[in-house]
Amino acid sequence: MQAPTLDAQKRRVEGGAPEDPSAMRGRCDIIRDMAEVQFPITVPRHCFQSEDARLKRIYEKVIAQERLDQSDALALYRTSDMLALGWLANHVRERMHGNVAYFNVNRHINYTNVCVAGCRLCAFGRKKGAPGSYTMSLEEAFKSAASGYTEAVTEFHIVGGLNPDLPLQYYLDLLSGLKERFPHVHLKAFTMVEIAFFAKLNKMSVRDVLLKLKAAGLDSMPGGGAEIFAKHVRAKICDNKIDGDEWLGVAREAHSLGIHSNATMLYGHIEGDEDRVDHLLKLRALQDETKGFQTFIGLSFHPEHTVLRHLPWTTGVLDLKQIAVARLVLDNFPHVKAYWQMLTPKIAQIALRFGADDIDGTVVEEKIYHDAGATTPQGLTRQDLIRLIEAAGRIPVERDTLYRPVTRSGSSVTVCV
Ligand code: V47
Repeated sequence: MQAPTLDAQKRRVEGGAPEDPSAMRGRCDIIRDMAEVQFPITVPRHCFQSEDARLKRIYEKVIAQERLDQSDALALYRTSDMLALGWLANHVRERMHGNVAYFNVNRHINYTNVCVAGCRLCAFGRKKGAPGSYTMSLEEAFKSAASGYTEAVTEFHIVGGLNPDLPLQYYLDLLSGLKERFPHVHLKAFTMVEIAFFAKLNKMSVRDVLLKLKAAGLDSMPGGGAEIFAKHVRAKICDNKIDGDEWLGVAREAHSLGIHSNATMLYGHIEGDEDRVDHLLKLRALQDETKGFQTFIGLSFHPEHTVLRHLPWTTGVLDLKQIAVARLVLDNFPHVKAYWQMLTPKIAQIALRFGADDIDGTVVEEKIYHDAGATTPQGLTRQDLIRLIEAAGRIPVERDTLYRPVTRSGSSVTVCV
């Protein structure tokens, strides 16, 4: 396998930006094939067993690689046979990714917490001028990008509140300034919610905003802000945000411009099983159309310091169930991530046998979950992530944002294609 330098690879990516959704899919297929050949499963396989008749029916479909429908998805959420559910999800996960588990070396940058949305689910957003509110100057953002971690990061994950005082030029300068200072680092920036807000504030179309951001250095987009698409739930947890159709519309537009994105779902608050299934099926339908989603990330609700603080925390069972159901229902998503910051490193390890093939990255500094009561570390080192994955019996593969394997020697970083 040839391993060009990151520079060479970067040129290739810019030259061949994935305008054509079928080209995006192609790359994932190649990675999957590589994983199966290079990293075959070595642990013994166990037979599927369940007393739950609904799971037996789903087992037949999973083995035949048939698409699961809404009633299957509900049955998966409602089963108490966690081991059988895990078996099914693990089967699909290993069929797609062999024994590999991905991680990356990234840094989060939350450029402002000033936000006009005032979502009940959120402990991060502040009103302008409120105690604890902040907006980074560009220089502060560049300094933050460079701080706190000694190994070369391959991704900046950039999100913030909906701050009406920031002009579009701020975001363009942020991206181009980061690209100038860190030319090898992939910029995964701005949720669908932020993009819709920039468009409205600047009286521009979503498409024009995306085109300008792309020209300034935007490489892909994170999956946040999707919450739960169901209107009756959204009205209670984030009524000032764009609705589900608008979120999907921005994602569709981004994908049509060759900008990949992730997708999330916030669970464990006031939603029901039907709402979760509805959300997953809507994501799956859009993915059929665009093939632009890379990774699904279920986000467990953290209630502390939010308006919904009276709600209990999610349980480990729901966390693992969510990973497994996502892997089984989202048959067209290449990756399912167990975000260790949110799940805890311990649950993330188990999730690698419940359908997840990725545990996210080093992160370095996390604000959204920590403001809402997370007790996980702010960041982990590359070595910590490798140890977690190996201890789970998987083979760690450092990836870049587009899931190309990364190798390191000394201080240089190489992307394999
Ligand atoms: O957009 C906000 C959610 C998201 C809370 O794309 C909350 O690779 C739980 O999107 N409890 C930010 N969730 C995180 C996110 C993300 C994380 C890691 C990787 C990726 C990716 C995306 O967290 C927000 C919102 O949807 N959120 N408040 C809360 N109290």
